[in-house]
Amino acid sequence: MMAALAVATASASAQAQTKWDLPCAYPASNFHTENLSQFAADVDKATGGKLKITVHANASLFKAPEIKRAVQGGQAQMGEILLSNYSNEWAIFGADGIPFLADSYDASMKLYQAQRPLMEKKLGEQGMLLLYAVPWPPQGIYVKKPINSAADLKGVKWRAYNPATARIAELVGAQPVTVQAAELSQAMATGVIESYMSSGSTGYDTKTFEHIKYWYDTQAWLPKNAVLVNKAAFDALDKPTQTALLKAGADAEARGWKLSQQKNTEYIDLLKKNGMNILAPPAQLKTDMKKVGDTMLQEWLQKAGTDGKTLVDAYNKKP
Ligand code: PCA
Repeated sequence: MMAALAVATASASAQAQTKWDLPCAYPASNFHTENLSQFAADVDKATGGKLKITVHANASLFKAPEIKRAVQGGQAQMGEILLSNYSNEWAIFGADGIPFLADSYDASMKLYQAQRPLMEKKLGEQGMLLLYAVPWPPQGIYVKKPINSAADLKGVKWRAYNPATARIAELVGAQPVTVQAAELSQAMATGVIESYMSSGSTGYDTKTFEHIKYWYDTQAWLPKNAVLVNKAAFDALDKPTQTALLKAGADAEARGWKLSQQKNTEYIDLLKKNGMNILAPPAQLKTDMKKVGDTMLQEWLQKAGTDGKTLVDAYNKKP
């Protein structure tokens, strides 16, 4: 009787459900977040409901810059971060935020492949796994008035989302204010900012067209979101669940890269439909921004030291 009871209890706990929180910083309708929701559904299905992951969109659980710490400390079992938000902690996290280093989807994939082993090592030391990463669409300049060169950005109130976008503001003489995506609509509505660089995706998510009418398609860089898992939480899962999680993560990565590229065109069309002027950057602006990128690459190389050299060598070697 006791033995039977013990067996029943053991099998009940083996069947028990594990619940995880997954904070992210972007709205539920954003393609990264939709991809995360699909990922969570895939895990649920593959584990027969044993691992339930709740996606907390729009920085509702943790503010964007706090998500990495939360995953590291186990307050969240996993989370999605913008890698380049952490470039001050370690320059390698910011490699995909340097203007014009990798400015197409192909180049971005090559850069990711060069970055990934270094990041896996670093995050491993911090008690985390890098599950997958997906780029935002190429970054362009939203601005209230038409511009011809970087000089036209002098004194303009400029929203930054990471250290690199703040540095760009300094280099062009704009006034940087750091505002995360979740607060961007409000910052525009209250006049705190009048310009920023980002994707068509974020321009659409935040209804930027209600405040700003010009977007220069500079295709300057493709910053990546990365999905991190707390290693102790992962280790506590049984083998089949771990395998299901890794498989769903790999699927989400492949799906995410495709989605990003395909949605980019859709977002730009939607911006146009809502009155945004989508413009190719004038020649002088292009030259000026390229110069900003060159300066930032030099600064980054200085900061990134041997890790940076390893990364750049690997990046240049890729076919
Ligand atoms: N959207 C995010 C990061 C890069 C992007 O395209 C943002 O603007 O906050």
